[in-house]
Amino acid sequence: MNLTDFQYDNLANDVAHLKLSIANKLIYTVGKDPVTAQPQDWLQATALAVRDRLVERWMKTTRAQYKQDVKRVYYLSMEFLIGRTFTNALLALDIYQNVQQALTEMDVDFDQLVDLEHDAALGNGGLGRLAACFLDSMATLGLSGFGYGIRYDYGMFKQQIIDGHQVEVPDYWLTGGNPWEFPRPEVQYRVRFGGRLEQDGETVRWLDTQDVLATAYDTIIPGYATETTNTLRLWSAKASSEINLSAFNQGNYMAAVEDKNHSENVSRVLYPDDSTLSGRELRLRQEYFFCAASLQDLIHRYLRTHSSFDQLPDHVAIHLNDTHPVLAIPELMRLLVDEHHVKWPQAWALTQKVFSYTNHTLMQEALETWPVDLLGRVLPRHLHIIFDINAGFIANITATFGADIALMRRVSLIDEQGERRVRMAYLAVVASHKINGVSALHSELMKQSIFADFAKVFPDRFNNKTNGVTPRRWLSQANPSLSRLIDDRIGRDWRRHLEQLSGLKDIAGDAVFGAQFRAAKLANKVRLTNWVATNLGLALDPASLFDVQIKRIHEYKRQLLNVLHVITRYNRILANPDADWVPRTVVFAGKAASAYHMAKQTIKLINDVAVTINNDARLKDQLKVVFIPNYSVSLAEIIIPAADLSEQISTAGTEASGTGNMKFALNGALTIGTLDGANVEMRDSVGADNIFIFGNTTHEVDALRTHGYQPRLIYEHNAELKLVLDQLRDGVFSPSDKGRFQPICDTLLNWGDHYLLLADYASYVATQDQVDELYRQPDEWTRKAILNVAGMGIFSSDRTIAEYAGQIWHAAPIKL
Ligand code: NBG
Repeated sequence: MNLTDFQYDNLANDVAHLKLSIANKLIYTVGKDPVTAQPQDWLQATALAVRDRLVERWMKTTRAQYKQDVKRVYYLSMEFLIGRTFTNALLALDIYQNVQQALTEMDVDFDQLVDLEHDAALGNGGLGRLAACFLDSMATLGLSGFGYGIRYDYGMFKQQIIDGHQVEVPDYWLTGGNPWEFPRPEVQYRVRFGGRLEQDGETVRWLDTQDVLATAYDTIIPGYATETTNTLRLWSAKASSEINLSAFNQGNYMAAVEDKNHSENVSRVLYPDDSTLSGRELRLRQEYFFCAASLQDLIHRYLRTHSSFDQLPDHVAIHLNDTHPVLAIPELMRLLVDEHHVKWPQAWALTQKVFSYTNHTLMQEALETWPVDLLGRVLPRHLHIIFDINAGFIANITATFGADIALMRRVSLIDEQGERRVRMAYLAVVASHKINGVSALHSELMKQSIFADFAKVFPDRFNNKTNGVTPRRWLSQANPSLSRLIDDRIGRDWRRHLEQLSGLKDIAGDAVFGAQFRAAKLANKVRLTNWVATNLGLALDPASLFDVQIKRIHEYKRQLLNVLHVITRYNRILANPDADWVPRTVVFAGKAASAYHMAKQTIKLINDVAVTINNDARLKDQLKVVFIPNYSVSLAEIIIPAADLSEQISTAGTEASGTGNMKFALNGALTIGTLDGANVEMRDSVGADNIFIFGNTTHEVDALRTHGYQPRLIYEHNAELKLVLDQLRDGVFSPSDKGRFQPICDTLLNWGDHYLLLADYASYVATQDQVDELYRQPDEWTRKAILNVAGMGIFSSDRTIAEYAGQIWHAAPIKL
């Protein structure tokens, strides 16, 4: 039977049909009378009506995938920071205007609905948002890309700022339902934990396990300007037995549901931490849970059309988004060897062809290792397999490099120093045919530092794939004012071919275009100003320079350096209040990991400084500081288009890539940044004259550290810096608790200033002066801002994904 046999005329996209669909959904699915329906009901109904229109494409894509027996790319990630879906779906289907009109004709406020949608915050920061951009690009490029992850009941915590402090509250994002997902109760896999092993010759049996069931929830991922529509499959944990019946019958109701709760905890929360390992068993269980379910699922799909595993690498690519899904490696080995009776050498050869791995950080504390004891208890079979992989690997090393004990110790999958631990990143390297970093600099440093030995052992595996962002969300959707303007000049195709933005270079100096560009920026600044007035009750001046740093709060990202500059500026204005200052609004947003004390203190500091500055009438509004609570994808969509200046100021060598940096420049902000991560390539692309680069380079950072860095000397020789730190120490910004920021001063002056804030301070402040100078010349500023937009073509995630597809996955688009 042909799919078109089922197609309904009422899925047409004209306003009349849309109205009919929405009304039908409201009445028959949501069960509400249009007379009494609340905005939430209308949103639900409209989303369902829109979803119907995606389903058709989705089925068509799935059928084509089977028919063409394409290679599928499985992107395994603990995080997918999708944000909102509604507007994205409307743009993908090209029905934005019609839906807007349909709702208006039914007396429903479209903008209000858009704002009601809950963010799907199933991620912490850059890593999770990158995964979301990649899903968008895979669909847009027509690749058969599947996302696999966890359907957390509680996503990223909601951040409240109470008396300047971060307070975490749970974000139960599923209240009110999620119209974009399809529960698949019939798609269910058993995930086993614990138990014991029984060996019988070559055969190993894993027995007496405690099992949890993984059930699938599918979310449709539409491509842009294509019918290709992919799937994000998220797993939710279900107890393997509903309740303990005997406990129940004995009247012990709590005990009866205890096991159930324990099992289902596996998909309860997203760990609110993207940099340090919680060290908790539950995290390990989560990682295995989604790997085990995903691998069973993809093998099941493969076996529907193949009778042996010989062709597995021609049809399956599994990508590991950082080390969190690395247990997929021993799990594939286990499935092949134990369950499908493939011989070990063949299974290992297949595994190495199927897997690829992206490293997202060089920070030691974020490189996962698991204690051998813990792994042996929770996943005994996997530990056994890892030992076997290691034995084979070490034997190969010996064969090639001789009995170099020191080398063996360094590259072993088991860290034998102290408590024995499994090095997950090394396992990923040994089992993957390609390993990439996320910016040119990061990929180089990765080979020189954490994987130095492996780069010699496997020189051909290492490569770079510089990150990118989807222009659909980060320009088209987030910035309609600028998008319209660009459309008028170079047409609409940049949404799919971002390199076309280079067409703006020629008109960067055009007075008319410049004025329009400035007007679009101003409109976005007014939009943010209104948001801040409504939600925070603070008045901002849209004519001031909007200086923005929004990202996870972390010492290496150096929000604190930004604060040092803010206080310096405050002191300067106070010293000379009548001088001709460039008015500035400094915007911060970001969450701190709940156990990261220093990051939380930084939030408190920003808020305390904001209170002091914003209430100091002597400044005559020439400086304002605002911390916007609860940073999220949808907030970023409002804040980024409003920025004049983008702060990308991490210590050189610490930020793997950054993707916020790209989003800002794409929206016409100038960057002030260090030569770190993708900033380096951005400078090359927009031209060194159009970006504010400051600070020590990675080489200089190394040199400083090796030659004994002495922050106190810098403090003693820089009067402005000394004043700022003395003010912090003396409680100028914390009059009610004068010692509050003493520890911050201590980290800088007495505990080594690990991230070299003081070393970069003078250069940073001097560069901020250059920023002011340029802002006084609006035409020149605008010209450079336009050149930034024009230079962002290569930072589309479409380019990134095309590179992954061509050079790592060897996957081609399906034909529809
Ligand atoms: C982050 C890096 C960012 C990078 C994103 C996406 C982790 C572990 N790493 O610099 O800090 O842009 O990954 O690659 O979250």
